[in-house]
Amino acid sequence: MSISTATNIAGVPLASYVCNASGPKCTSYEELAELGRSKSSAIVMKTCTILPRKGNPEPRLAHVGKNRLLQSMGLPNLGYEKYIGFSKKLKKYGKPVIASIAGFTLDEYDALAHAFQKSDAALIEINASCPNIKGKSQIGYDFGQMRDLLSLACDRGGKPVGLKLPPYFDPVHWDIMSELILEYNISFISCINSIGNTLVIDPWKRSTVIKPKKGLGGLSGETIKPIALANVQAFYERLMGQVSIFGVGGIMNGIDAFEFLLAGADAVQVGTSLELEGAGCFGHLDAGLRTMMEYHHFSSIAEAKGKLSYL
Ligand code: RRO
Repeated sequence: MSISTATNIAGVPLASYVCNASGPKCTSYEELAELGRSKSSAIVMKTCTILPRKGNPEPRLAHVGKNRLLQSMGLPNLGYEKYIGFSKKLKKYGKPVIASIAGFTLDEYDALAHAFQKSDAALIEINASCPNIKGKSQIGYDFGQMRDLLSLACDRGGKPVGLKLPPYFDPVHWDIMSELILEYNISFISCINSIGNTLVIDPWKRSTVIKPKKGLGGLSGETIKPIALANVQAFYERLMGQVSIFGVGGIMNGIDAFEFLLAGADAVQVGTSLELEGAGCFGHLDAGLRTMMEYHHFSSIAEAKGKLSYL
């Protein structure tokens, strides 16, 4: 049986179901070029800000258990102008480049969205969920601010604009967010970001494991998969196929990717797998997904998407 994992996000074709998530190994040009040479179906760039940032003090990333990370990177990036330039240089890899942006004010979000509309990026992901900036709440948890952000930053030109969302844990929040996404014609969502403000303790050292924010950081990896799947399922039901969905959170193997496909994701992004395994992860994940599709007699992503059965 010939199986295709080709898909699309907001009409932008992706040669396979798996690409990187903004976060690990996507900040410098060298790292982005490695993603270009890898089997990642897109090149998602590190979330950028108006000015370059060094990020939070170290240690700021810890391996906590076999397939989990806790980090509080604090948005280290080279500043948006560099990523505008990279989007052009990276075109030679023949796959979509996805910009990720975060402002400290709504005006900054607006300026960044504007700037990338004129870049060579194929899609613009607005990061509404960075959990690691001291004194700044995650905009995705403040629906009033979210409305202001959407009325400013979307629809600034022809490129599809998406939202990177934090995990929600209550159906009412999925309802409110879905209404906003539909009202403002958001083209895609990426859910979920890491689970913010979690604490891991080293009992032997009687210490936190990362330095910023008294040890609080974003948790990622296999523990967060059920939360990510629930968010994908919730938005898939509510957005009724009008908005593409990137599933993100705890995808460590092809079976995990297949579960996101059943829940309704159009494609998946991987962060922790990339950090732990390196750029070889994309080929392994795609092969594992194909095996699962073959087992279930699905030959395309479209055939399998959302085919979760209920008891
Ligand atoms: O850089 C970070 O600390 C970071 C960001 Br921007 C984000 O969106 N999610 C995350 O877990 N870390």
